[in-house]
Parts: sequence; C-alpha cells; structure tokens
Amino acid sequence: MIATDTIAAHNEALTSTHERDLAVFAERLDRHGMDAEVLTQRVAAFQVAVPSWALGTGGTRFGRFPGPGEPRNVYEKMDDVAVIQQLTRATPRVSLHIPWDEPEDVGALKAHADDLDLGFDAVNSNTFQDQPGQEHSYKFGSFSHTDPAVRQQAVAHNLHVVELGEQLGSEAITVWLADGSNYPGQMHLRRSFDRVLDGLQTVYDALPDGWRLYTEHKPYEPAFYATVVQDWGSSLMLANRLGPQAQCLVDLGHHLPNTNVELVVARLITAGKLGGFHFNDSKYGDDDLTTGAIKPYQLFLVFNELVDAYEEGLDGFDPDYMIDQSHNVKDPIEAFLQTVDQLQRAYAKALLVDRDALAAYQDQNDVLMAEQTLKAAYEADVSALVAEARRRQGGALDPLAAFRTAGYRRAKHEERSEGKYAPPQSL
Ligand SMILES: [Mn+2]
Repeated sequence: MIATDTIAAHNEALTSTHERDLAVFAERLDRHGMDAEVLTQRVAAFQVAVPSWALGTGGTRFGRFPGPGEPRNVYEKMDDVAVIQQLTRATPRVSLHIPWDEPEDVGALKAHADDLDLGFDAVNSNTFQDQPGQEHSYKFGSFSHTDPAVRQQAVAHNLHVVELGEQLGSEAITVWLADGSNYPGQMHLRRSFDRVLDGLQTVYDALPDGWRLYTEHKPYEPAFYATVVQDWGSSLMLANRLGPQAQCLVDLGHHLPNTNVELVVARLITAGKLGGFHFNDSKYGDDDLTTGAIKPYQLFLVFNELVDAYEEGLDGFDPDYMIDQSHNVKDPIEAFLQTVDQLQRAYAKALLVDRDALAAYQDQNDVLMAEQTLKAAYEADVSALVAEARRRQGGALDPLAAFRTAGYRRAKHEERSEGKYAPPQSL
C-alpha cells in the first residue's frame, strides 16, 4: 500500500489552496440556505464496490495490451483495491467474479481481505464461457438452453457462487446472463425466457436470508438477434416473478443509444425493484468506458433520481453501487480513481438540487425554471466539497496526483512484471 506519510504530505502541500476554495464554496452554499458540512458528510458516506475483473488491463476482441505492474492474481487485485480505498475512502468492498477470480483457498482470501480492511460486495457468476473441464457447453445458452443437463449445470454453478460468497461475507449475487440467439428462429422467444425464469427460481430459492439476487439486462452482445433479458421490462418481469429478494441491476452501458436511463431508474424505483448499478459510460453500446467520460449530465440525472427517492424516504430503497468498466488503455487504478471522483461529483451535484423550488416549478409548469434548477446544480463546481469528503476520512485531496507521486505502479511493475514489459512512461 501507499505510505500514510506520502498521503499526508500530499494533502499538506494542497491544504492552504484547498481550504480557501472550500471556504468560498461554503459561503456560496450558505447564501442558498445549504450547509456545506452536511453535504460533506453525505458525500463522505458514499461507497461503491470495485469489480475484481477490471483491475487488470482489459481488451476488445481485437486484442489486449497488458499494462506494466498489473496484478497477477486475486490477492494482488485486492492489494490494488486497498490502494484505491486508501486514496478515495469510498471503495471498501470488492465485487468478485467467479471463476475468473475464484480463490483456491477461500479462508486465505478472506484473511487477506481482512488484513487490508476490505469486504466483499455482490459475487458474480459466469455461465457465458466454457471453463476447462466443464461437462456441458454454453455455446447455445445456459439457463435458457434446450438441454436440461446444461441448465442444471448453470444452476449448480450459481449455487456454488452463492456458497462461496457466503463464506466471504457477500450478501448478493449478480447473474451475468448472456443467453440469446443470433438469428430469427434459432430460439423460441417465449420458452427460452420461461426456462431462464425456472432456473433462476431454483437459485433464488436457495438464497441465504438477507441476500439479494440481481438480474441484469443487456440489449445485445454476445447474442446479436435476441437477448433473453434484453431490457428493464424483462428484468423486472424476472425480479417480480422470483420474489422480494430479487431486484434489477442497471448497467449504464446496457442500453440502446439515446435510451433515457434516468427514466429507467425512476421506473424501477417506482416498482420497488432497483437493486443497484454497474457504473460505466458509453458512446455507442456496452463500451465500458470510465463513468462520466462521455455523458456526465446523464450521470448527474441518474443521481438526481436517486437523491430524490432517498429524500422521500421510499420504503426498501437501498441500491447497491458497483463499477463495471474495462480499462483497455488506461492504468486501471488511475481509471478507478477518476471514476470514484466522477461518482462523488455527480452525487454531490444531485445533493445541491433545490428540490422545493424544482417541485414548485413543476407544479406551475415553468419548464424553463425547472430545467434551470437542475442545470444550476449540475454546473456548480463541487471540487472542494468532494476533496474535503476524502480528506475527512484520511484519503487524498487529489487521489490521482497522490497516486502518481507515490510511485505505486512503478514499484508493482518491478515486483510483478518480472521484466516482461517496458516500465510505465507516465511514472
Ligand atoms: Mn455489468
């Protein structure tokens, strides 16, 4: 991990400027009847899970260009998450993907996590790839497959993932369901859905008390004609039929271009079925780019719905926040630091929305001022606020700068790469 002194020295150097910026910001808030201290505490309480699969360099179907010093196993991935947590104080949990990051010794992984003061968020199952030694192939589906033996294998894998998650202290499973068809006629559209429902019901019935099962929709890829759980409507049908412990997960990138994602979020909140998020961003499809990189206003509008629901005190509203990105050309740790900052900013801005004024403008049908109320919050510079939220908890005022100064990746390059790759240019 990064030496505590390094973070302290980094903060010390920025303190004077930071405190002046914060004072200006607090004064502006005060003029609008808002308390900077209250907002700081709320931003400081924001937490998001880091996915184990995104700590190594990602790739596309065209190739993968490994980065220097990337983690070689799940233990090193946990070490990297601990650094992200150290600098942001917002990522105390890891979302584990099975089997990609399946530990040989569950007790040893749990002990390593305990040493790093990290916990485990939702575990993720995988029935979209064949694993070595696996009896039946998922080439033509898993839960939706026509052969009951394949379906049984998919159910057994999910039960195994739940059992593993229970040992680690997870309280939810996210089912990555890639089932679908590439050509009209290939798959019976209704029966394939029924089979998925049937298989998920078996997994659902075995859920430990207090656990949640997340159904995640996706419009296309890897199936390009008809995905079984293609949109939030199908996801909601599944969650409603399965029972109260089943909820819908919204991956921001799993929508067709121009879909109003904040409206999807609002509908799932109304249905009492918003389980949580996979945060990322996209230009065209499931691009898995850094959250807030392409559509920061959409991200703000999503958080606006979340804050609105939270402030109404809606019964059972408790979404689980997770990141799902692929870092093909960025240093994964740096991308996560950027992501957490973007999430904190979107959340902070959503907290700034004057909800009484907005409600009044909506009632009066004052379109312009209603929009302007949102815009005013979105356009505020919340840099000092989110920096203060991090500093309060021992994190870094500027996590990216602190990370680069600390030389963590260079040290890991020497330790992990065994001279295989060129040293990082940026460090
Ligand atoms: Mn996802």
